Amino acid sequence: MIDANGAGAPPIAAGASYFAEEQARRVAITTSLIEARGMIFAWGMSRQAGAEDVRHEFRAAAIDPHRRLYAQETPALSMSKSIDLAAEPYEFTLRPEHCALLIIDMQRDFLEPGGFGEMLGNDVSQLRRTIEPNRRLLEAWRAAGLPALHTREGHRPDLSDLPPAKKVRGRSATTIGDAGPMGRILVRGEAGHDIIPELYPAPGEPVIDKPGKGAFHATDLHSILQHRDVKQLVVTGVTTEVCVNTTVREANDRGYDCLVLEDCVGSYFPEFHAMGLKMIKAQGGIFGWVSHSDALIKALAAIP
Ligand code: C5J
Repeated sequence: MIDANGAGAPPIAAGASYFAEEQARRVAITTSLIEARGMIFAWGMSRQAGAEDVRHEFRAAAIDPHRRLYAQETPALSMSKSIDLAAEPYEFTLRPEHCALLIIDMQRDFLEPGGFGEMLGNDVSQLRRTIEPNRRLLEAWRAAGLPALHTREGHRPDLSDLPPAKKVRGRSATTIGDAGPMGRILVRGEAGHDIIPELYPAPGEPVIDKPGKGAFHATDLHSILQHRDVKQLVVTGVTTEVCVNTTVREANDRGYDCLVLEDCVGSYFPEFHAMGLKMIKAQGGIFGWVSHSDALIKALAAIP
């Protein structure tokens, strides 16, 4: 019988604690060797390239663990210039070669007067204020040659991907799949399901059709981003507390850093918008960073 103080337990085999300590010591040595090798490689690359901004990146990496993580993961790719921009809870370091813009659900049925959102009694002007900042950002983003992706919430015409629970929740007389003011509600191929003309995807910009609130659920978004070595997402769109928040949380669990732009996301409910942003940046950025499109557009102008 072993009591709460450990009396009665069999004696620890001689040398067992030494063995554990030795193992921990070896792990620590191996880790620092890997780290050192990454740093030496980075320094060598910088000398070869002869680029001052690369050496700046190396020096920054030496003092900033966040940058060091990227330098270890992909030493060659992290050579290009990174740009710090004002954000909360602290500055966001944009790495253009690892960053994509993800615009969530800027669909006609959510944003346009006469659409499904307004039919439910929502004030679409709360969402429409995000159109112009998103348009300006998308223009600057494309001009900088960076990748943009768009999402649309909706279902197959046969509704086979619509969970019955989602169909009936809300007890509304008109639900997903029924005839709405701009075609069948949240059904792919219908006019209301499409993206508003102001932010229409350019050829080559992936459009992710998602059946859920989160953009990673039941889509190929994660593999598309991995193929392009994306590690950071600038997330904009609607609505702040529903599809934007869900996507940011999903992205966070998959290892992405997310920057959300407060003027480029919106909700029918201003208080949910404010809280949705607070939830992202709370506790030292538990899900990511919050900034403004002006700060990002300014940063984009610094990309050579
Ligand atoms: C989005 C919703 N896009 N609120 N959908 O947030 O149902």
